[in-house]
Amino acid sequence: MTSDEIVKYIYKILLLGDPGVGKTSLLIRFVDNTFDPQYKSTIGVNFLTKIVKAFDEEEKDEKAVKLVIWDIAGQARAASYRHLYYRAAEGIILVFDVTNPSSFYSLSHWVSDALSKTQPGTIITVLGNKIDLPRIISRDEGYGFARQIHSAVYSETSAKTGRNVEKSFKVLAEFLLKRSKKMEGLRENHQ
Ligand code: G3D
Ligand code: MG
Repeated sequence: MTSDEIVKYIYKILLLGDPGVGKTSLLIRFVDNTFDPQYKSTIGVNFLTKIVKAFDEEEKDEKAVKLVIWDIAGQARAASYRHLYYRAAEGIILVFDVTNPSSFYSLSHWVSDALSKTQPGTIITVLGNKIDLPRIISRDEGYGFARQIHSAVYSETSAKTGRNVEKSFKVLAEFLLKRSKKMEGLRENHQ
């Protein structure tokens, strides 16, 4: 893909979850394909972008999709500017640590907070991270929660080894693309 190729589909995605679950590590793994234990913890709010190729089911081809992924520091959960962070988000990635049950139980707070501040139709992904370590939360528990909150995707990842990271972001991009195409179709039908 050349850098001057026009990217028609651009989505804002939020990474949410307790401090320490691996949000920043997942983002760095996805964007730079590295796992650097020396990086600094997130200060304030930051984002990174990456263009992925997403399969367009309708036209049976691949589309360039730009993901603008926001990483939020845990403490910002209580901050007064939080609504700005949530504004116009089209996708939410809820991250928990499969070795840390309290990070899993926190997800219901993260999701209700996010849904109260985002537009209806936001696509949710749930990621159980750190699967390179001995887990406490089972895949069934993770998947059960994801179904309960109508999450489009449930996936298990390791930012350390890279397992499933790229794939999880790509699947979310495909859901977002599908939703855009559906909305384009609706607009065309009303013209
Ligand atoms: P956060 O951004 O959600 O707060 P971080 O989480 O990305 O800062 O990660 C918190 C700690 O978990 C870091 O360890 C990081 O290296 C580790 N970590 C993140 N993802 C994984 C993973 O998939 N597997 C393993 N084994 N560790 C992971 P430190 O020691 O730097 O606090
Ligand atoms: Mg972080």
